[in-house]
Amino acid sequence: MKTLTLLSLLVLSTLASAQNTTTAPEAATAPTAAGTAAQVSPATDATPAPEVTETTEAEVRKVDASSGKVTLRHGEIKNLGMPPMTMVFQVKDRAFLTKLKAGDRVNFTADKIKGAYTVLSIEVIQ
Ligand SMILES: [Cu+2]
Repeated sequence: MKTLTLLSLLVLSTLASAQNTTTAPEAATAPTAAGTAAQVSPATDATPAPEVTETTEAEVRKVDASSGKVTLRHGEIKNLGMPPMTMVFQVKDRAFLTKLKAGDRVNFTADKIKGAYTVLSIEVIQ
């Protein structure tokens, strides 16, 4: 009788450890899934646009301080693949407009930001 009790105790402890080993892999899969999600989200974030360093020469045709726009007759804008033309630009900083007037010769950089051609920097040629 004593042997049987020992045997049943052994069976019980084996069952208990078997239950522990079956729950362990389930707990391990949860952090793995969270880790995969964390790796995916930064990859889908928009990467910042590379800095535009090449300047383009232009002539200021019109300054519209109230709407934050400037009309430029510009040369080829290589980073935008744009031929020379006269067009309206947004400006990154409206303070740019205070130093500009129609007829000024300028060097500027521009990029497409949220679908709008935007002046990133502009300097009057003295
Ligand atoms: Cu243009």
